[in-house]
Amino acid sequence: MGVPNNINCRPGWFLPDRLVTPEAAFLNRRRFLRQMGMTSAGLLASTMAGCSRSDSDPELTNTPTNLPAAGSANSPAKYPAPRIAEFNPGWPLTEAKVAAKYNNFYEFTLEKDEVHKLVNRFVISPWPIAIGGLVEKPMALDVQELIEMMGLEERVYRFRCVEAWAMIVPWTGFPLRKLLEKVQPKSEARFVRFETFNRPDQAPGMKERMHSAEDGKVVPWPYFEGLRMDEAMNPLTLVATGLYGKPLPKQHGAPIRIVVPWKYGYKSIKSIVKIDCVAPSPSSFWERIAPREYPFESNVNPNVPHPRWSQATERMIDTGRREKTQLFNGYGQYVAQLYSAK
Ligand SMILES: Nc1nc2c(c(=O)[nH]1)N[C@H]1C(S)=C(S)[C@@H](COP(=O)(O)O)O[C@H]1N2
Ligand SMILES: [Mo]
Repeated sequence: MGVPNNINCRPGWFLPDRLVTPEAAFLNRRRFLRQMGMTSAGLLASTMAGCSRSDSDPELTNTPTNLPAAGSANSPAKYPAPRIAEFNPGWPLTEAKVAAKYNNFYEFTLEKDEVHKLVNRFVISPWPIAIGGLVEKPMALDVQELIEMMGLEERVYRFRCVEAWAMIVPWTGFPLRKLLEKVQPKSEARFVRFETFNRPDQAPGMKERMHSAEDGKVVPWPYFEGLRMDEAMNPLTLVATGLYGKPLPKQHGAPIRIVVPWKYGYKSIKSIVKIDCVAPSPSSFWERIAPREYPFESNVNPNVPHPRWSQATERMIDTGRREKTQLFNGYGQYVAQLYSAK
């Protein structure tokens, strides 16, 4: 498959203040509603994905700077992996220590700046993972063996959360496509389904949030996600085992996660134990909770606002700079054709 040589992605969009999305105002409104004890059908969703208090913390750089607990399920000798020129475009990288303390990982907590403190009990080695479903050659092995088998490369990607924060980070991993080619999906397989670990004893958020506080609805743990087969086979879709030239820190989804850079962050599922090729759409954790707010496809699109906020701009988590959101997060040259025929 021919891949264009450059990503049309221009950093440095400055917007006049009057065009800046009032993120802080929005977040304050949420907090106000919570304090007033007001509820609504969408409140579970807003509590969990729409925003978290810490997203309004103005000075992330004032937090302590100790390094995160590093994952070591895969040998550090593999890092850093060779950089692929096409995906190392020289963009300014987000500061690693800011990214390591600004995480969405609801299995642990809803507070972005607390995840890194709650991952100590999370065991990431050994880490069995199974790739199966509608495939000719299913696999079940440890993540370490998988890494040996697949090899690793480094790619710098833009990353955009649905909450309108963004970062630019170097992932280490391999294209999902390479793995799918090994297991050989059958022709009936139309989607790929991913599943995260299910260990409430190691992940406090899973115990605390069995049900929505507002409407008692069951939270559909373990976290799961899905992609269409053609999206999964796109050369951009990455299986990541490392970040910033080292094995993935636990809070970023150690020891193995998916990265889908043209979709909102929740599609980039962390700490996976299972990959299945399936026929009907597998749905997803967030689609199950709030389909109108977090639909299955979820491509980054500045022109389609979230029902409760604009997606026109995004905020870089380290510099705080506001930039214009780009269609497909800037990866249109790679993926626009996936969506043009409909
Ligand atoms: N298993 C699991 N995967 C997950 C999440 C989660 O809560 N659980 N959060 C998602 C969301 S909303 C985002 S924005 C990214 C955040 O990744 P990061 O913390 O490495 O930046 O992880 C995604 N993957
Ligand atoms: Mo997100």
